[in-house]
Amino acid sequence: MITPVELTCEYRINPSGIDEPRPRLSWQIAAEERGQRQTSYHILVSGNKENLAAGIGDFWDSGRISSSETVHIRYQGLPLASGKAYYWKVMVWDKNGNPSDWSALNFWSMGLLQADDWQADWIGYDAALTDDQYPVKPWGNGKKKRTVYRPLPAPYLRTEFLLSKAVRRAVVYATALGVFELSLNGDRVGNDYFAPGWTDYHKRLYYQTYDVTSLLRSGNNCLGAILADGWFAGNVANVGQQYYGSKLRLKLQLQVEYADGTSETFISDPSWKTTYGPILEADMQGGETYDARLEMPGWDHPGFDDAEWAPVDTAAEVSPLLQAYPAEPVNKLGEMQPAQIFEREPGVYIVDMGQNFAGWARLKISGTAGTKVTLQFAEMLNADSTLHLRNLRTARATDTYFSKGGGEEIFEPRFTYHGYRYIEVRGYPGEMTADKISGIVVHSNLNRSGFFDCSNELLNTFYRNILWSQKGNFLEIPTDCPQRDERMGWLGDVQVFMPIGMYNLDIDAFIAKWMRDVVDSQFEDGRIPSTAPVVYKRVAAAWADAVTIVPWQLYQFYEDVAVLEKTYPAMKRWVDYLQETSENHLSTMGSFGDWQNAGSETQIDVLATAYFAHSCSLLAEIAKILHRPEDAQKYQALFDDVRAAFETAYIDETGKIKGDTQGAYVMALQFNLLTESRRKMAETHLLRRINERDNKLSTGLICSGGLLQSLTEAGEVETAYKLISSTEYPSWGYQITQGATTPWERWNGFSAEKGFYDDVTNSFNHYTFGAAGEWLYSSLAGITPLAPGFRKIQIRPQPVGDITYAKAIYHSIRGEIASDWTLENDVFNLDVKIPPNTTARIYVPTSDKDLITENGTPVQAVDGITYVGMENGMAIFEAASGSYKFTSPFRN
Ligand code: RAM
Repeated sequence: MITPVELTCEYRINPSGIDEPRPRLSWQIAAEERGQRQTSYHILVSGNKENLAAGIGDFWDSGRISSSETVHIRYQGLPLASGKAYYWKVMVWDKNGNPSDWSALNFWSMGLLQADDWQADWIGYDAALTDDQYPVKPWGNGKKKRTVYRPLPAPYLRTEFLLSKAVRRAVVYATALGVFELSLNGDRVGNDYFAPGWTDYHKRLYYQTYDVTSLLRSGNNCLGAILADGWFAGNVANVGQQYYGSKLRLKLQLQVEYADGTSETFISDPSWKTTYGPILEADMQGGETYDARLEMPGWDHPGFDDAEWAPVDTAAEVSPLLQAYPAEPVNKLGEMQPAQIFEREPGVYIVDMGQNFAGWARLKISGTAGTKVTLQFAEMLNADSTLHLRNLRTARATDTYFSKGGGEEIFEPRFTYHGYRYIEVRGYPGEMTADKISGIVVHSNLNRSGFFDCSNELLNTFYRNILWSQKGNFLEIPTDCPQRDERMGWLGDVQVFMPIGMYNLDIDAFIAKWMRDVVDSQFEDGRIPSTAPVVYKRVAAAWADAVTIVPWQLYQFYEDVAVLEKTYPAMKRWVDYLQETSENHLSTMGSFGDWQNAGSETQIDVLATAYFAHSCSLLAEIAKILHRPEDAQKYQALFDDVRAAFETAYIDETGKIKGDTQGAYVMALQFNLLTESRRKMAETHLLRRINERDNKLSTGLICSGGLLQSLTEAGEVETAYKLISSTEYPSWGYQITQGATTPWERWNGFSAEKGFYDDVTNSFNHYTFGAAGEWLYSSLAGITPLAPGFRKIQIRPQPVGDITYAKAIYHSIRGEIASDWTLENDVFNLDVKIPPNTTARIYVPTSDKDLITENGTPVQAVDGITYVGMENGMAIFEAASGSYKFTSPFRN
């Protein structure tokens, strides 16, 4: 018996606002029995629930399709209409031709598909204030020679409208230049923060879609909106304010379907009213200032007297393409209790959340009217317990609250976030205690896909630190760090982090969305800048190459062909540019190199040519998948040429690569730039270089993850383990012994002995060095895809060093995979879980393959398991889906 579960449309469960004309549908198969698989499926899609319940697919009835496919099945029915809801279900047949029940009913709704579906106007408030009207002083860093604008208060906007008929369904589509929060009759619409997100607002802007049926009532209704600077007008990256524009705008459309079949649309238009309210300023990096005395009770309820409010300003500074938001929104996803609070000097409290993360604080306060409390956020403390602010550079990271008095008040900002562990609280009335303040964890709402645990606590801490850093930085786009005036989508960091990033969280939609930013950022001539959305424009090898690498990685884990297709033209233009500007097939591209390395600079030309070759080979592979045989041939030939040129120019007869750095060998090994004999030599040189460094690494952000992988593939898993479990400088473990709760930007960002590294660029929440965490899943627990989307799975656990157990779970798009091993008294136990509809190649470490049992039975006698052969002390089996318990005699 099998059951279709986990139905998704365009990667999400029951999503609202899809603008793919033919969305992709996916499901997973649940089954207990071993070797179970799907042999056919039947999909029904209907425009209403009743028809679907009656088994009528009035939009699409696929009929019974003979196929084992369960992911990314393109809708193939009647054209889908703007704004409409669709209901769907699926039935599947198992390996014996037995049908499942119909799945539960699932849903998606379409967004506004055509440009002229939008009737709404841009509205906002442009009133300037004089200095004496406005208390908040300009702030910022004069040193950077950029204009510092006085922040303006957040505009509040409102309108009322009448509903006189019964409502069947109501959906609001909304976007902003700036960031927005909506309310209907005083209730917040949705749970999203920082909507509509960060894009290149000259080119592209997303709108959010919310079903608001339950918030409406008959009679008068009130729509309210608050706008703030966000990335559009506030401080963004390291370029200051108003990078995209200065006029905040809202565009909103509420579409109401009545029970009688008629419909009505309410829009943002010049009839709305506006004013400034209690939010005196709100800046992503600066923080928020809120004066509760200026609250306007009832402003977003019908009947409020807005006679004093001004008419809205209209028109917008930019006219980007409007598209449905294609990924998971930013939400509040956790609450941290203080680990410690102390009074540093009278009236100045330090609150330690015990963990570096991104978000803000929730403060309870009972003060007299006008009591001013400031909260300043930082990642670290100086030796004298003051906040370490230097590494925030120009990010002010301060929230300020003025109380209105008259009882307990609760303050949480809406339009800012901070990367922090510590808060300095000043001006708090009464004693600051743990029940008065908590940390709100904020990031993109990505499902947890992986879990890891092993007998080495240092590795477990490293793993947890990586997860925290990924959360803190996967916030709307993959930022490098959440605290200072940077927070940019650096391409190089993303591409090296992708594997561990995918093991940890479901990031297909999130990264596919960001790939649009990468494509948008490409220059006319094919070059790709280092950050997306583009702010920092320098082009660099290993950063720009994310355009070929990241979609390829998404394809490996999620079998996402659509992202390959969409990015393909950009990849091609990049590789063609590299070819045109190369000299004798050696890249002339510049780069930051193996950034933040431990004093061992891999030569730029070596790194750039290695990445040039890598991009060529990936492009050739991708061309094959996209059925472009000529391109595939062309780029394969180009790869061969570049590889040959790399060998001639950079490798001597002893196999030494120019510069003789660990990083150079890692790239050559990882990117297949070496013939078999040269490969052996490179492995030997890599080991020698580690040796010469007292058995330590010397790599930076780009090559450190690959270092462990290369060593493991070379059979040097013990060396890899020594590096990852070391606590001596430089190492991941060293950062942990110096107090890291998230990976740092620098190997030596801080030490108890020497204090802070002497540079303002010194992030303590930089996920990139966490790339090495891939090794925990892929080598130590041993779960990797053997075919795209884990259609075929490899389980190859690695007993190593003093590890007595390791386990990992990975929820793939085809279901849950697990590898869970223990080594005790010379017995290796391995529990494996392989999802239905997939197969696996399982490696069992053994000192006598004939004594291996599965659940007590000699493995040779077990159905569904086939012995394939031995390799490096491991017995290899092919297995069908199901749960297995192997026991094997094994001496390490
Ligand atoms: C730093 C960023 C990032 C890196 C670039 C080159 O400022 O933090 O991690 O990719 O520089």
